[in-house]
Amino acid sequence: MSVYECSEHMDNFLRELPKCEHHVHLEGTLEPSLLFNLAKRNNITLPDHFPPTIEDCAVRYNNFADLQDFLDHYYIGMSVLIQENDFYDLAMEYFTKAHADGCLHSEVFFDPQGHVERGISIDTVVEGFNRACKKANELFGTTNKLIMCLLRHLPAESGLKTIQDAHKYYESGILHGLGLDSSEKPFPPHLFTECYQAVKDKFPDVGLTAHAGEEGDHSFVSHSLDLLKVSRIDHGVNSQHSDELLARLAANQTMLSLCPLSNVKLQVVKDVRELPIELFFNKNVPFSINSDDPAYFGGYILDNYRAVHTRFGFTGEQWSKIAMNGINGSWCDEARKQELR
Ligand code: ES4
Ligand code: ZN
Repeated sequence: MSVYECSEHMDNFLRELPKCEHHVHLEGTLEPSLLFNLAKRNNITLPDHFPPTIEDCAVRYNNFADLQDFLDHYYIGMSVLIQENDFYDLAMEYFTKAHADGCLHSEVFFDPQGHVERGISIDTVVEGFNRACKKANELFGTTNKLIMCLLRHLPAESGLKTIQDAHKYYESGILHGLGLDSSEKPFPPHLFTECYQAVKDKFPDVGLTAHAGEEGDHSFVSHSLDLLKVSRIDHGVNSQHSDELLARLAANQTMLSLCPLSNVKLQVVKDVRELPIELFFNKNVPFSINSDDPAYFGGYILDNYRAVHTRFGFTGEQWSKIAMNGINGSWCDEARKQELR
């Protein structure tokens, strides 16, 4: 379905563009090679129905029926992460790949409840990830921010407890944001109003975002804006069905963090061409292009840029505007934004 070629010149241009990533789950960067290594290192026996080899993983990853089918697999995958070093190694693999793709700034999600419910302390998770953020900055000069996500299939009480457990990390600036992920449709945004309010009250500078409008309809996006007071929306593809919402996103310059290859792998659309990327561009709705769960969806940030280019054939000028919107929508300070531009 590619209509436009991605010439060597264009490939270099896309690599050199000052890219920022705002939508990547660190647990979704767990490549099968590291997954099997960690399972061995930590003596973890994966369930019988888990693909037994790297090749079997590749087949399984091409056959996710929908978001829930993927998540069922993703939660088993993350069960190999036990020690602080495992979290460090995982994040370092991602930061190394993102750097090679020409990504200068990453704001990365993680799911503490997915670890705490297996008996891993939030400290193990955050300390490992934070050490990798610092090391990546030292090695590559890239900047990185950690966004803690709440799992929406768990009750708000569990979310509130997680926020309490993370208190010291928000206070010290190790955590920069709050997000909301996992199964969307059965767990609408209003369930988490109190969680978002708790963080906003105590830490007014923390960035707020939520997955919305990936499988849920456009009301999930507007309710996330109204009730959770988010300043960004993860996915937001279904905003396309409300002119009023599109106008609101454009007027407030609320950025959508789009994940084109993810949307194909989870059967939101059959091909990247079907995504409303041109509509968002033409309506002045800012968006960034992201990898979501790159180990599972077959591509890191640059692969996602390439996939968009081969479907929409944006000009260099249009691509520069997209990159600029990504910088503007980032949660780094103005001095860093200036460096990125
Ligand atoms: C996710 Cl693609 C997606 N959607 C919602 N929650 C998630 N967690 C990890 N990947
Ligand atoms: Zn996501």
